[in-house]
Amino acid sequence: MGRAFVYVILGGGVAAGYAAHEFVKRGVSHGELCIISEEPVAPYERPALSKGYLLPEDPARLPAFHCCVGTNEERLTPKWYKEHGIELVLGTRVKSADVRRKTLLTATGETITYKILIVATGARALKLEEFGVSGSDADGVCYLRDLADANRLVNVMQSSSGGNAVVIGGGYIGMECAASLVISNINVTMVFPEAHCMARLFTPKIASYYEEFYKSKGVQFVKGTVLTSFDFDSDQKVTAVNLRDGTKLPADMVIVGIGIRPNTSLFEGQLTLEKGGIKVNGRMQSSNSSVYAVGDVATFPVKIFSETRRLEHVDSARKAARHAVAAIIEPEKTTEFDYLPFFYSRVFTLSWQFYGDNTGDVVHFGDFSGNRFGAYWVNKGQVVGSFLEGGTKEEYEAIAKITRLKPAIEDLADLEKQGLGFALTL
Ligand code: FAD
Ligand code: NAD
Ligand code: ISD
Repeated sequence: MGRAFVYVILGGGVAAGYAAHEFVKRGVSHGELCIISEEPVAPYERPALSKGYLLPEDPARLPAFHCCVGTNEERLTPKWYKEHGIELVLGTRVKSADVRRKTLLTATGETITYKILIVATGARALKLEEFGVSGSDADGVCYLRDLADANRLVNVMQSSSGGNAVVIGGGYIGMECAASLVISNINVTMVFPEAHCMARLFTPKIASYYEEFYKSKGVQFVKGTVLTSFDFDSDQKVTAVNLRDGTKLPADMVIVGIGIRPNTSLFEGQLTLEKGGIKVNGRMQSSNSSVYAVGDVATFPVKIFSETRRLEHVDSARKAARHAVAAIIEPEKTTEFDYLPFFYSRVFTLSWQFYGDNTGDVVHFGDFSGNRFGAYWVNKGQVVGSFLEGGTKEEYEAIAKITRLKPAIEDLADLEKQGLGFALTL
């Protein structure tokens, strides 16, 4: 049993949706493109799962957040794929790939061949078992990566209303889910090993602002320690979390957000890997010229910083996907991908954006007792990164522009004094 396509996108997440949109914009013919996804639904905006999807009232539900509503573009429903002659093979896991023969073998036993493959397999959530703790499959213990996880989490949240949740991990999932739990009337304790939340990005001063805000909403923090085991009742439902420092936290539910691993395993030994992802060039092309990789799974050259990076954020997945399709369809007109890293989050009434790189000296600015403040990162005498909480569209555009320009800074104290004005007047 088998089918043949010119283009196959392996994975049906954010990057797949934006790649499909770009293929159609560039005139792909009916029957040429196929998307294979383990998920049972057409590509959707994954960021919604830790935000609108978890709201107690009027929550976001599909089909409302299929790609590409995240960038205010058309919403690609299953009907859209059909109308454009794109084969959506859903609920189907690819279990092996042969890049020499240009074939994929699905778990249902079908062989699908391609001329060009775009790998968009994203990542999987790291499991506690990988840190020597068992209990991930127990009742009340939740992860959040895909729609199935989100549906399970919603059910657990509903049955935990008024009760206690422990959030393991102080990164993006931890912070966004903790906010959603509070909004749903669940008491939250966050546990993470670092000295402050969002340790990969925030400075201690920025982190302190968010932690104080969360505390004002009732969230408790247990920092500098990790989970060692769970307690369960006779039905194997979680009842408490035991920490390395000896603390026992009662828990009706637990959310675990301890990072991800890119889904590269199908290509190990076949494609060059770097920094945990599939290494691609500025056209998103891997070490095999017929295979492209985009999104969480790709390690690509970030031109502005002259080094390769693997980014785990939606803007990068969307833009890299569009770029790969441009490079495939119009190679002679497509230059190297020139991407400025962009991360953001929204929690409670707060909202921040970050552009660039968080290396070098930090210069904070603004009102940390209000809700409009930020920071610049200055490395080797140039601005390389900018963060802003509570900005307007114009202000965010200004910090993005300044980060892209990398202006020289002679006096950090002067930059601090100018604050946001520096970006707005440049
Ligand atoms: P994904 O969107 O994860 O898609 C991968 C797809 O490949 C999935 O459908 C998966 O089932 C499929 N797949 C994998 N292996 C196989 C296989 N063998 N066979 C078939 N199918 C397969 N980023 C931000 O910048 N801002 C945010 O606010 C934000 N919020 C987020 C909230 C949540 C809950 C999560 C989990 C992530 C969030 N992110 C956010 C990160 C962002 O969603 C990812 O960077 C983005 O989804 C990456 O896109 P992708 O297409 O590479 O991977
Ligand atoms: P993360 O990398 O943001 O955070 C991982 C956290 O795990 C760390 O901050 C640390 O506190 C914690 N940790 C690590 N080892 C631990 C241990 N042994 N015990 C307890 N805690 C431990 O990853 P995440 O929060 O799991 O998010 C998963 C993915 O989803 C990431 O790729 C992230 O970028 C993405 N995401 C992004 C957004 C956004 O950009 N707004 C929102 C949600 C999810
Ligand atoms: O970028 C995003 C984001 O943060 C979301 O919640 O895309 C989604 C959509 O806007 C959801 O509708």
